[in-house]
This record gives sequence, structure tokens and C-alpha cells, in this order.
Amino acid sequence: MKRPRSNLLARLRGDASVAVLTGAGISAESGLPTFRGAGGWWKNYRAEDLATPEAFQKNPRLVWEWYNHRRDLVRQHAPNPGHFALARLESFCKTFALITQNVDGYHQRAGSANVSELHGNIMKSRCSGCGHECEAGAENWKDGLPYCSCNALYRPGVVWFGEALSAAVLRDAFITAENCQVFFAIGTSSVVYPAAALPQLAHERGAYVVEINDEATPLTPRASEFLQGRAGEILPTLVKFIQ
Ligand code: BV8
Ligand code: ZN
Repeated sequence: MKRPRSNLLARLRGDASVAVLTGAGISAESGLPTFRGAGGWWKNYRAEDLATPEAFQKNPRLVWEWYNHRRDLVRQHAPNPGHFALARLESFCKTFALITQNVDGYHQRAGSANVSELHGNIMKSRCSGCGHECEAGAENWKDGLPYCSCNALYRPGVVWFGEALSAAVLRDAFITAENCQVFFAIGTSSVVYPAAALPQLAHERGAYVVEINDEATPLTPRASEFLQGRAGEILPTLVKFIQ
């Protein structure tokens, strides 16, 4: 990685308030497939068939098969140097917030403390009837599907396309984006809203927006700095330069 611009390093050393938005790209080096691009889920599957409320209504078994497979992958793999570098960056910063679109929980596992999960967590299940949340398996299983004690089906604890994000989590994310001085957008294709609006808002409010991605995205023209490459290599180097 080429040396980041000195104004970024000066900002990070000078107690700037930092906000970070991450996407599937940061977990790619852990071995979890991304959604878009080569090797991404949407190359072989349609989001409409797996990640919408309508898909779950039509074929809950298929949707659960996909989420159970992804849960297995999350259990089999682990956070990578990119996740650990962000946990270290948090420890240097007075004000730091990490907003993630990822559902894998790897930031928390790497030691990040202030993490908001915009799209939920894949290890959680939520009852589609009464809304009861649980971490592990359900009490009742019928034909291989998990049911709540209220007799409705459990669903994965994530936010699907066409569903509203948690209003409280989203409001806090917008406040963070509005008020930060440095905003990092890391490993996200910047096409899924409302998450993709966060770096744009930070830019409009005068933040220094740093994008880390191995490819250009719709955000790139507006980024103050585009660090092209792998998050698991760039972030540890960046953190080393700050010290
Ligand atoms: C909502 C479920 C309203 C969890 C996911 C038309 C125009 C604009 C918007 C819309 C539209 N039609 C519909 C919409 C809204 C829609 C949307 O934005 N659609 C887009 C795609 C057009 N959004 C929604 O539906 C949202 N809800 O709007 O609600 C509402 C309000 C009130 C009442 C009712 C409704 C909900 C969105 C949530 C969708 N959930 N998944 C799961 O199963 O995981 S989305 C899915 O995409 C992922 O979960 C992820 O969270 C999200 C974003 O993807 P990325 O993380 O960015 O990953 P991606 O694969 O795309 O990119 C990876 C990047 O990493 C690439 O750029 C690559 O180059 C880079 N990379 C790879 N390796 C590396 C790397 N970079 C660095 N290092 C590496 N090693
Ligand atoms: Zn229930």
C-alpha cells in the first residue's frame, strides 16, 4: 500500500471523530463470500428468492437452507487482520463508531466495542409472529423448520430487501455520519440504501471521506481519498502509520 496522504494521518492523530461503514468486502478475506461481483452470492442466486419477506413466505425451507449454510460458514471462519485493525483504531480514537452492513458479528469478535449492525445478525432468529428473538435453536421443530412457542415460524434475524431497518439504529447512524470528521467506507459496493447514503451525508457535512475497496464504486468520485486494495492489508498498514 502506498503511504496514505499525510492529511489523513494528521487527522487521525489529532483526535478527529471517526465513523466507519463496512460491507461484505471486509469479511471476504476471512473466507465469507460477498454478495456482488465475482464469487458473490448474487452470481448464482437471485436476491428476490432468498433475501425478501416474499421469498420466506413462499419457500421458508429454501431461505432457511441458505441462512443455515451461511451460519456454518460464519462459524467455520474467523475475523481477519482488517477487523482487528479496526478494533485497534477504535482504541486510538476519542470518538469512534463502527456501522456495519455485515451480519457475521466478526467486528465484535475482533474486539470492536461500539458496533451498530444495520442489517441485523445472522446468528439471531426472530419469530415472524410475536417478534420474540433468540440466539440459539428454537423450542419446537416441525418438518425441520424452527417454530416459536406462539406457533409461528422463526426467521433469520436480518433485514431483508423491502424491510425497514431498525429506526433507532438508523437514526444513530445518520447522527454519526453527520457529526464525524473522518468517514471510512470499507469493502462496500455502495449500492444498497439507506446504508449507501451515510458516506454521502458525511461528505455533504464536510467530513473527510476515505474509501477502501479493491474496485471503484459509485462513491469513489466523491471520496476525498480512495485507497484501492484489500482491506485486510490496507487497514493494518494504516494503523501502523498512525502510531
Ligand atoms: C429499505 C440481508 C424501506 C442480510 C441485505 C431502487 C433504488 C434505490 C433503492 C432501492 C431501489 N429498489 C429498492 C431499493 C431499496 C433497497 C436497495 O437499496 N436496493 C438496491 C440494491 C437497489 N433497500 C432496502 O430494501 C432496504 N430497506 O429500503 O426499507 C422501507 C421503509 C419503511 C417500511 C418498509 C420499507 C433494506 C436493505 C437490506 C438488504 N439486506 N441482506 C443478509 O442476508 O446478509 S443486503 C446485502 O447487501 C448484504 O447483506 C449487505 O449488507 C448489503 C450491502 O452489500 P455490501 O456489503 O456492500 O457487499 P457487496 O457484495 O455488494 O460489495 C462488496 C464490496 O467489497 C465490493 O465493492 C468489492 O469490490 C469489495 N471487496 C471485495 N473484497 C474486498 C473488497 N474491498 C476491500 N477488500 C477486500 N478484500
Ligand atoms: Zn412467537
